[in-house]
Amino acid sequence: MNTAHDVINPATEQVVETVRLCSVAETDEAVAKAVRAQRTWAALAPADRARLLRRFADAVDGDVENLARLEVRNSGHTIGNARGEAANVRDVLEYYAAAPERLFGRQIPVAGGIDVTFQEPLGVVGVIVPWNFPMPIAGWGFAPALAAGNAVLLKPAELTPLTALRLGELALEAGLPEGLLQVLPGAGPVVGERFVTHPDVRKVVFTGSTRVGTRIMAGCAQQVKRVTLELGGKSANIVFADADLERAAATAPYGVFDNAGQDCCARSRILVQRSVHDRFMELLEPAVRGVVVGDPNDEKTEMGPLISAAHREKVAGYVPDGAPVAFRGEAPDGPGFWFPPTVLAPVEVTDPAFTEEIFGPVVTVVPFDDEADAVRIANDTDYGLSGSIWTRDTGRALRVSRAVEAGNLSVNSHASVRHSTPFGGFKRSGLGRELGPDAAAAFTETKNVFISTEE
Ligand code: TXE
Repeated sequence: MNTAHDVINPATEQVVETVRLCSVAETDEAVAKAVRAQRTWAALAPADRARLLRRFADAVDGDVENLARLEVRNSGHTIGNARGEAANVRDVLEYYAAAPERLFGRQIPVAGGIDVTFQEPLGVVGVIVPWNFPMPIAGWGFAPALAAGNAVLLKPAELTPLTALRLGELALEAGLPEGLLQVLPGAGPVVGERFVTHPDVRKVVFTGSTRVGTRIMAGCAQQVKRVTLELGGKSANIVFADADLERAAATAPYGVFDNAGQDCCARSRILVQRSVHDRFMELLEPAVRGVVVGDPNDEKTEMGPLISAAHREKVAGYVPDGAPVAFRGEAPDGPGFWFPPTVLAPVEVTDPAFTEEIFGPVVTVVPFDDEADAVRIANDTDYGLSGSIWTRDTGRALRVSRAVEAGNLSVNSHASVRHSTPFGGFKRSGLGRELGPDAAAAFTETKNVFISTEE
């Protein structure tokens, strides 16, 4: 049974478009089509696959402004961020366009013959994307998967299908074979679940909640299906007394309130060395109050709305009446799912706001005594995605980076993602790595062939 879904602009609460959701039968048809397209694709010369991926990158490049404007309506992202996200898809495609000609096998010395390995494509890959970064997360899945010779079925989140659908059109306009990259808007338990159960889908790439990720991993286990998971986070921003406090405080809001905090890498726990805690809070207050929240189409806006009314309710649940709000910024009145940047302090380390992923513009601050204390608090979570360390002491920066159990750490910076470096989580933040030099190989099987030279 198909149902239609209204895509709502989170800044205006107006319906942008109504999208038809795919059924299980349509998903099965798409899988069959993808199986055929993959054979054609894998039979092309590597240089031809590379050329088509570069053309796809060029098509995205020519459409950046259009994609960005569409993303503003689709997800409420600020126009500046949305441009960066569209450009990220272009960059990821360009980066992995090099892979078809560089997915090398090996020749291994053995007795009695020649032994070689091949990196064979998996076949059809299902990519399940959340609503928080509809374009980049799609690209991190489909670009390396296509480069490695696979076909891709892409399921955008129910709330934000529009930019994914446009990327699918651009792939066709660029000349990718029909059926190679299909975008299937649909409900998670319908289309997403079918990726997990369909035997011809050989790998599932999932970004989303730990709850659903756990379920997907269990489903994939039934068929020993390959799976990559990128799940939640509760990352620490650790500020030592010897840090450039002005810079640490001025940038802290961007480390957590970017994309209205709907970011798995959000540094939503600020840990500050006790001796500079009060000074840091004095510096943080104007930085938080200064975050420009409002119309995402305005070039000056730094933070847009939350994705939906239901999500705003969830976020608001972490800031009940009487919550220890140290200070907060502004948010517009009227239509739109607005929520002001909010700083909670003092909080206990057992407070749900300090332990659970809020996925909204709410940050908690706690003091720590020394390096060991900072590492202990930072690691006292089931998550392990990212984090920041602010210090001028290089030795400490490295010691703490090695000790914090997280996949992506930045020193004196909040940047977590570059297309050329690996991205992924420790512990319950995920499994496997996206991006970087090894991601295309993660969409292959290693095949070993021995050729006897005996007479
Ligand atoms: O995620 P879901 P939701 C966290 C964040 C957020 C919470 C809930 O804390 O508040 O998760 O968000 C598809 N089989 N993150 O409910 O449900 C679904 O259609 C297969 C962190 O939106 O996990 C969508 O495409 N697929 C995160 C995708 O899974 C299923 C990003 C994510 O939705 C499915 C998003 C099923 N049974 C949320 N059920 C991050 N890591 O950045 C749902 N889906």
